Amino acid sequence: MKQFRVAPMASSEITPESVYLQRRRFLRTLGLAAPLLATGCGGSEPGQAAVPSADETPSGTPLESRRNERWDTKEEPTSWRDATQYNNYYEFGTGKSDPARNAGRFKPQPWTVEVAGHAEVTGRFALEDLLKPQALEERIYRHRCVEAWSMVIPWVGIPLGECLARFKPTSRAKYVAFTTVNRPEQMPGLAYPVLDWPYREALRIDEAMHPLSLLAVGLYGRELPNQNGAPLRLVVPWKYGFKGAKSIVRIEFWERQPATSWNLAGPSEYGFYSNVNPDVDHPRWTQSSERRIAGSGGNLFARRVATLPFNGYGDEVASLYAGMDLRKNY
Ligand SMILES: Nc1nc2c(c(=O)[nH]1)N[C@H]1C(S)=C(S)[C@@H](COP(=O)(O)O)O[C@H]1N2
Ligand SMILES: [Mo]
Repeated sequence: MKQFRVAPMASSEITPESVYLQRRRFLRTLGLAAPLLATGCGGSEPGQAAVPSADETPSGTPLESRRNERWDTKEEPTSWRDATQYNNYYEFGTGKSDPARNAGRFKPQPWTVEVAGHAEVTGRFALEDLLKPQALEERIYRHRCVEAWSMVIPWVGIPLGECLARFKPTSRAKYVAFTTVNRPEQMPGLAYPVLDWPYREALRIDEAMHPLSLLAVGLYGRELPNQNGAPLRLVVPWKYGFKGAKSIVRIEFWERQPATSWNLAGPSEYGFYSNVNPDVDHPRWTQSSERRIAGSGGNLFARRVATLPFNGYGDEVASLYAGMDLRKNY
């Protein structure tokens, strides 16, 4: 196995061009085979023009990845258009179409991530060093927002736990906190005090180490669009979407449970755990069902489906919470 680079790299040492080219080369050589996008993600749909418009076809830099079918949901994928036009990313505005509309000025390259806290290896790492030497995987996950809508998305990324393990967290590392980027000049939503910026999320260390947790760099075989969290975001499929911090700039190992943005904003509505749980309603709406934004109907004709405990990943993760009262720890 190649040695993981541990020397911290100052962002000032890197020119944008070299990082970009290096990263492109790196991503190209990582994969074993080019992924074929799940058919149905793009292209024309019944009743629509034979030539799809640009936003119905995946666009952006292609990523090579290897399919990991272990946890694949067999459900119909969400269209590229819905997955990239109907988003939550409050730094770009609170409306669902604001992120796609307002994220154009955001520059996700070059990118560095600071690693800090209770670990033997800490420092500032260029994104490509953070990802090295892992092969990118493609995984089709259910994606459930706390606002009771859901999607089915083929993510491209690396297992979060394998990445974190290379920093050698110490025995005091009980939690992992993620801080996301704060760039008022590129993110118009930061002008409004909707949340206590920067956006912060955290996981217990065993949740972060679970093989389902993914550090995503792409979706539908392409680099993440800005509105989906470019260049690096968290995907924790058994939890509500807000646990999936976008555009991560800092990872810190904590001994005590870190504060998180949504929990600070509304502690009675957004708990630390936020496991998808049809039996624990949000104070203002039911969590027993969800609008599934997928297939040809898209957002307009989303059908209601029953919400599954742990978003359908209970066989994999329920044991993490053995003995815990999940009504108290919502
Ligand atoms: N930095 C940041 N990350 C964020 C958010 C945000 O507002 N800012 N919104 C969260 C919420 S509420 C959801 S549901 C998911 C949505 O991800 P998607 O747009 O890729 O579906 O991102 C999460 N990550
Ligand atoms: Mo959400």
